[in-house]
Amino acid sequence: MSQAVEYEKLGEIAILATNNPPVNALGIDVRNGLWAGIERAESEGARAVLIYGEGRTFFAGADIREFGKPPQDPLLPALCDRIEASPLLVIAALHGTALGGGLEIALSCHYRIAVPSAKVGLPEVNLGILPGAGGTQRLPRLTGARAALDMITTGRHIPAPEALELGVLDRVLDGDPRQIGLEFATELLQSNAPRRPICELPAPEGIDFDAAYDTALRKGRGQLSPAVAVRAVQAACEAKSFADGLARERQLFHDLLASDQRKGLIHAFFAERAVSKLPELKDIAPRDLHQIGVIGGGTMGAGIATSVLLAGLSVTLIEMSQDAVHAARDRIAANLSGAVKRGKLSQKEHDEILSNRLGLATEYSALGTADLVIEAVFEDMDVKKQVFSQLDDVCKSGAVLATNTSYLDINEIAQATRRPGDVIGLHFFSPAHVMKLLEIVVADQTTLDVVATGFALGRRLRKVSVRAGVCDGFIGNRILNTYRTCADHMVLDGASPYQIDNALTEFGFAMGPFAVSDLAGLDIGWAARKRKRAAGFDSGVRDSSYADKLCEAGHFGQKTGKGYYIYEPGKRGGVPNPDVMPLIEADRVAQDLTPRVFSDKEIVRRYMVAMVNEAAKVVGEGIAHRPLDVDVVLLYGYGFPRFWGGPLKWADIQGLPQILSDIRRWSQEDPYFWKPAPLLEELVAKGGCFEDLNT
Ligand code: 3H9
Repeated sequence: MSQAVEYEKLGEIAILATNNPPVNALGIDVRNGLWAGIERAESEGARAVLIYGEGRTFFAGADIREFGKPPQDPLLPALCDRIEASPLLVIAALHGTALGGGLEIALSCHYRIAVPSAKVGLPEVNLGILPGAGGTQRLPRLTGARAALDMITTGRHIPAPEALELGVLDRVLDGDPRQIGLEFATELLQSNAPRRPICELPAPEGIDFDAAYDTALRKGRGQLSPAVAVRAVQAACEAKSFADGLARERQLFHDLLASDQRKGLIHAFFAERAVSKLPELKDIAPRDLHQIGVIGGGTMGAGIATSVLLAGLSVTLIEMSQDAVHAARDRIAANLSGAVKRGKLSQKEHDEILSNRLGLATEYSALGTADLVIEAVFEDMDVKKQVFSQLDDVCKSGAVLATNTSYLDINEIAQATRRPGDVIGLHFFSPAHVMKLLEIVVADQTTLDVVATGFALGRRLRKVSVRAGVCDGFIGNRILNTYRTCADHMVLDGASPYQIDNALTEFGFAMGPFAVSDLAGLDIGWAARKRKRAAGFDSGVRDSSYADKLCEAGHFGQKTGKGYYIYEPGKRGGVPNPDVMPLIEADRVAQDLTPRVFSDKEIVRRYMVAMVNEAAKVVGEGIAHRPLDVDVVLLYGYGFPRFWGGPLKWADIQGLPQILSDIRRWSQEDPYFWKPAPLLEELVAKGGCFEDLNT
């Protein structure tokens, strides 16, 4: 018998209890155990079999770590068919999350009971595959094609009460899964309930599958799995037999399993879990976190405060004047009202937060009891240093002093205090109460327990926290600066911002770089250019004037209704601003540049290769410890298409030798293109890839 599945017989009921922590994934041991358990139950004269999971959950799905490795029998689809075909009455008792192959096992059972807190779902599309153990054939026979398509193409985790309404569950009952399962099984046996194999139910009625396919493709922005899953559900409705439908599902599953998107999405799944597990923090306890100080109540400070309040902590926010205090409170209240509207917060909780957990003050002395203070004031080194020296005076010993700077030198900021070991960067992304990414920037003297406290706060705020080192822009903004510059260079050389934006959204980015600039505000780039001009541009950067001209005319992007695009109130997205191309053309003339034609393919390749090269430098210099840290930053903070897994996973999939050869060629042809990153050269020389550095 397998170690992972324990067999027990209680009267006429055989019990198969799976214990495969942490999530009872259906790896080979579990599959063997379930198969053997069914056979034994049949041979020992049981009348019913109860399947449930020990620990925190029913099966959370196939063991994702097995994908891409040689398959081992019994495969999950065969196991599901074996369970369904058993002459015994098979009952599943669900708790936790019955996902993917886990729900497929449950659908192969003849009856399903769950505790009210259980969730069920078929989230395979999020891993670049589709339910491959009969889920696309059995679920629609229970719920109808439309509801099944909704579950399968979104991967949504459905709460037990909703699953009961949809017909996925037969009963929802509070209690211990084993206990409620046994009671249900006993009741079914006593009433001589029949076996109910779903494969014997009639095929569901079809819908307009071509329309559903197109919708899934459009919503997926290039992600294939939801659209391909539509075709599998179509087979449930249209195939001649259940077996034919299963065969079609199998074929589509294998197509997706072999795809690059599956590799990218599974990399993203494991990378986002690995990113905050730092070996150096293994035995380090974080400091206590109850009372958080925030300095600055602008969009960023108010967003940070909102995020902290939503996590159940208390905030003291400091602003410079009473007027600014009121404005900050209004911003936070508006953010919290948004959370109420989105159903994330009740009105009662909203009121409680504002009256009991948010303190506002104009004096730094109000921060005397704070466990951690996050500064979110103007991006200017002198201002930041002043803030930190004041914090040094008022904060209690052991308080963590954090800056939300997006590019300034945190070592220098730390020197403004007598406790540089307590200083850290916590780089939130705007809007801070919405965006999931948090860069935790570790300065030279930051102590390990302060780093651990940063990660503890990130966990508390439900952020994806990534460790970064100190440099201009840390991981994300430093890489952004390079690929954004690459886009600017292509504009000067002949591409239009609109062609670039279109090519990159076709590649899968949520938005192109020029639409992103409009969203962030063109004034931000304008200020940065002025600063750089004052400091003297470095040799790798070409100056241009067209974006300045837009700003000089008062066009800052979405917030003024005009930038690279023109925005109409109430309409999503914008239309190209006809003033932009003449400004660009004038710039090219002034710089004596002859525009050339770029193909969309070259645009994407240059942009991506520039990004990968800078990312390789970031890893090579130790700013990011692992390639996966870069991937997660770009996925969560910069709209990078998840199905590519991040820029360095993309690079591995494309092949590093070709990328290096493109960089060498372009840097020879174009004096402004970047020289190859030493790490990239090193990896190519030894035939390695970025994945090798992720362990
Ligand atoms: C499938 O079923 C295909 C079939 O249709 C067909 C096959 C033929 N496998 O997320 P957490 C690990 S595809 C292996 O931090 P939470 C995870 O890496 C599958 N490992 O916990 C982590 O490890 P570590 C369809 C898995 O409470 C640990 O468990 N199913 C798997 O925040 C804890 O995970 C899914 O897509 C797995 N399937 O969330 C569900 N799942 O500690 C994927 C988790 O070393 N899983 N691990 O970092 C989830 O969505 C969440 O893990 C879950 C728990 C909601 C279950």
